[in-house]
Parts: sequence; structure tokens; C-alpha cells
Amino acid sequence: MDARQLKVEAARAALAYVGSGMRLGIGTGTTAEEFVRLLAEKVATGLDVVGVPTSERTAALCRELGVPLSTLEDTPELDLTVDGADEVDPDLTLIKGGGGALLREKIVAAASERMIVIADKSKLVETLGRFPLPIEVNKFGLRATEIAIGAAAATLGLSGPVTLRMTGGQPFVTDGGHFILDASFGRIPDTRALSNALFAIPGVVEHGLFIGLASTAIIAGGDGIETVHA
Ligand code: ABF
Repeated sequence: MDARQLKVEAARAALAYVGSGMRLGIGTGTTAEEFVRLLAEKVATGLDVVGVPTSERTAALCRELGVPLSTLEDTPELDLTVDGADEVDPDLTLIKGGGGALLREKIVAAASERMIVIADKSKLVETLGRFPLPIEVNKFGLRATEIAIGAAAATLGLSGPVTLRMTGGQPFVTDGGHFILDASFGRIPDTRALSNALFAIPGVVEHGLFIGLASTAIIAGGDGIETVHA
């Protein structure tokens, strides 16, 4: 199976958790998009759900495929969110935000009774941190925030480049109008401590460590589907 097929299989397995009447958080990224495609097929044959998308990109795909949408304003409590991840550890702590949608993804996941992460096996790691940690920051005081992030990491024995995410020669701007700093700290043994340290910095809007949010991970590998519960 190639990488795309693994994503499809993970998405298909997640669909088994979706029932009629559910209010769904719908993730962002190529794996979540496979879920949207399969969900749309079910909607076309009568599945009655409403989705709250985690990005403008996902919203556009849902509209194109006919998945009914709501907003978190109108539907503030969700039954289930299905989303991808950049890394998943054995406790189901995640790194997310490679696609730039971490703030809405975290707000939607936190508003959901349950979050299922779908991923191919390459995302599974013993310790998070191989993937640079996305940190969404206010545009104001960017340099000061960057320095503060480095200093906060140093207190935890972490170090490494903190880089402004760029696209087409310009800083990447999130759906919320912020910048993203990608922090290559390497292994993050204490995710909770790093999370607390980052939240103590005023310019930090959100970070890509998802702690205690995912209840289930569906991991697709060449040898089949592995379902991990937190
Ligand atoms: C979103 O999409 C993000 O949080 C994560 O960064 C990314 C994973 O993308 P993909 O499924 O394309 O690997 O879930």
C-alpha cells in the first residue's frame, strides 16, 4: 500500500465511529481530506451529520463535496472530531500544525466529546519532537516572542532553531491572521512543561502540542490498522 492508501484506510476506519445525528469536528490535512471524501459518500446516501471545519481549506472541500457545515458559534458542542497529526506518541499526545491550522484544530478538538486521530504509521514516534513544533504567534513583537521561546526552551534543556514559516517568499499567515514559528528542539521528553512554558509567553497564541485531547488513534500500516485508546 502506498502512503495515500494508508491514509484512506485510516480514514475509512474512523468512519465506523460516525453515526447519524452526530455533530462532527472535521480536521485539516491530506489524511483528514480522505476522511471528508469518504464522509461525503455516506452523506450522499443518507448519513445525517453536520460538520464544523478546522480550516478554510477543509470548509471548501466539504462544500464542494456536499458535507453539511455549521460553525462553532452555532454548534459549540461537538460529538466527535476526526483529524490528522504530524506526530503521535504512545500516550496519544500529538504534534499538530504542520498544515498551519493548529489553533482552530485545538479549539474544535477541545469542544468535542471525543477526538480520533487518523494517521499512517510513519507518524507514530516513541518521543515527540522529530517534527518541528509549530507555534502560532501574534504578528506584533515577533522577534521578542521568538527570543522568549528560545529562552523558555532553554530552561527545560531544549534548544534549536526557531524559524518563521514562509510561503511564496512571504510569512505564512494562519486563518486567524497570525504567524507560525517552527521550533526544531528535537526530542521533547516533558511535553506538559514545554506547553506551560510556551503559554507563559504573551505573544504565543497557541502551540501544536495536543495533550490529553485525543481519545483514540487509528494508525494504518502495511500490516493493517492499529487502534490505540488513551
Ligand atoms: C493537520 O494536518 C495538522 O495538524 C497536521 O499538521 C497535518 C497532518 O497532515 P497530513 O495528514 O497531510 O499528514 O491534521
